[in-house]
Amino acid sequence: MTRPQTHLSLAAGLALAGALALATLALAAGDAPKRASAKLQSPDSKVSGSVHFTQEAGGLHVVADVSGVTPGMHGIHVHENGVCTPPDFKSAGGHFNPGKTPHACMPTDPRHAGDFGNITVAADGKGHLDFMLAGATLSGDASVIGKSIVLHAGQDDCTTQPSGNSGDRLACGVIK
Ligand SMILES: [Cu+2]
Ligand SMILES: [Zn+2]
Repeated sequence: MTRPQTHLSLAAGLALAGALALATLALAAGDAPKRASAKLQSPDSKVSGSVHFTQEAGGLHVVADVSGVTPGMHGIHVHENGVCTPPDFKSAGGHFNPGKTPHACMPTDPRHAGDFGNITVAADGKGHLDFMLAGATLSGDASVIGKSIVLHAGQDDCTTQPSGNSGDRLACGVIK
């Protein structure tokens, strides 16, 4: 006799839980962007690249690709201003550093939130990075949105303050 009633309330309970879960997901999605990207521009027309950011449960996933670049190691960082004015891209300012920490390379902690370190460019002029960036997000004070990515002519030595002595700015892209 009581069985059908139990089923009904169980079904209603599940439906309610489902609706709540959906509402929570919708709210979370509305609060913060899940993706951002930057397209690199350079006065050297051979140089191009892109950086994609995805907010995941474990942190901020970064995938960077460059091409047309001199083989070797090149410093690459998030810089504090979302302004890329060629040819020197000084408009991008210093490294994105919301935590007011010293410059370093992954996995050294602390370091600037914008410190990617280096991207290794192969003989074909192409470089690829795929990693999780600790200390940066797509919302709040540590958000990289509205900042810029700068690719340098030289190698980041991961030691020299405040920017690793990685030389001229080869390419720049605003993160949107
Ligand atoms: Cu830089
Ligand atoms: Zn730095």
